[in-house]
Amino acid sequence: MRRRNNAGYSLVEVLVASAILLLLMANVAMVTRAGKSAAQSGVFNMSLDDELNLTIERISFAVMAADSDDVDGAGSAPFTTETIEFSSTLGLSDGTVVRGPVEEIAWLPTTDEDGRIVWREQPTTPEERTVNWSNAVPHVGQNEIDGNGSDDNDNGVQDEKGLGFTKLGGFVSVYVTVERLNGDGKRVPKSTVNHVTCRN
Ligand SMILES: [Ca+2]
Ligand SMILES: [Ca+2]
Repeated sequence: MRRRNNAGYSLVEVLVASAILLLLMANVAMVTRAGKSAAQSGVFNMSLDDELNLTIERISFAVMAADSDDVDGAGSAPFTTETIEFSSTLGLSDGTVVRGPVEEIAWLPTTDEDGRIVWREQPTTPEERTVNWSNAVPHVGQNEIDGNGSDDNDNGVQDEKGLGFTKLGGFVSVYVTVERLNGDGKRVPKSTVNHVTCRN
């Protein structure tokens, strides 16, 4: 009678064990990759949200301090403009409204697809001060098709750019889209609108 050698493993047992080990390793790698991808996607989305929120807040606070009668350049819906000029209302002195220096918020192109939002004080003068408020603003608003005379994204304005202003009475509406390349090299936009009530 043949006796089985318990000290070793048959070739079949080794192959089965190897196959199970490979499957386990593949599963671990897949889960690790999925987790890493989800984490990167989460960080990317948070970063884009921060860019959008910070940009719209800066613009809104600046416009909020302006005298509505002194806001120049904003469009009348459904038409928008990419630049406004205004002066902040600083208060009253002997019954007269005291205004700060002229300020401008504008979108400027940087490449064929991208642009930036700048705030300028006393533009085109020797005292001009310029601050970049976002470097991630595309030429066209999210889901909007430029130049076709239609409101493609159904937000109440047509052919708006990455930055758009409209004005109605004491309200200025600010439309902002920011856009960045994700880890797959795909352009991802996010947009918002804020209806700002001017100080006066
Ligand atoms: Ca639109
Ligand atoms: Ca359009």
